[in-house]
Amino acid sequence: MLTLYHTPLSINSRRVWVALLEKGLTFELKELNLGGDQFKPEFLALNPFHHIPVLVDGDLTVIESFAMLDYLEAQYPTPPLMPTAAAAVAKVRMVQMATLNELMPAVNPLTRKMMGFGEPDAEAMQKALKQGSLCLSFFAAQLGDQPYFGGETLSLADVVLGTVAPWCEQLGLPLADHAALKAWCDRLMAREAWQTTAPTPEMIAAFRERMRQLMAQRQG
Ligand SMILES: N[C@@H](CCC(=O)N[C@@H](CS)C(=O)NCC(=O)O)C(=O)O
Repeated sequence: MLTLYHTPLSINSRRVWVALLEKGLTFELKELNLGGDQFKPEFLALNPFHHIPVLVDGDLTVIESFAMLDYLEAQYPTPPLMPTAAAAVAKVRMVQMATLNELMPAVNPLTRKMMGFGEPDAEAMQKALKQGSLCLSFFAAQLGDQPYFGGETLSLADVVLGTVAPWCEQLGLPLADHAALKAWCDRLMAREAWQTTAPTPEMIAAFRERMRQLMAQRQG
């Protein structure tokens, strides 16, 4: 039996959750409250670094969401989420890693600002917006006029970038500047896996309130 330890608002968790759904696998979700559940001994036994997501499959415990995506692809290859043509493999990996290493460092401070956490530093915000726009131009060029990054069918590139991209508009990074990228994002959001895993406005409001209380406690 597959079990995913997660929280619904985590982008790191959501990419694995979407992959499980897209593969049509049967799995159990165990939701953690990151206000402390991650430090409980039973969870630390799964991940000593106290991070979600964690994927358990029988005797195997996997930490790190990208390792989970690779594991699912190798263990449950149908339907495939990795193309086989060499150039398409390179593109899928490029998009996955550029999301992690180039887009996320811009998204993180913009998210803190959107959520109203702390005083945003104007210079850092400008830098993040510039980096985010550069990323969107890069991704638009990689997508070209294909329906998905790997070609005609969904791949792990779509899963990884596609669980960050729906936030871009709200962060001040307009996907609409790139019509094909916007159409790609809309296509993903219409899929059942994206709809099932989409955070609701109530979840976002509850998260914002929890963080506000946490910050007040730290300052008090
Ligand atoms: N590189 C890890 C990152 C995991 C991560 O940062 N998880 C965060 C939530 S998004 C977490 O568990 N934070 C709780 C903590 O650090 O105690 C992955 O991709 O799985």
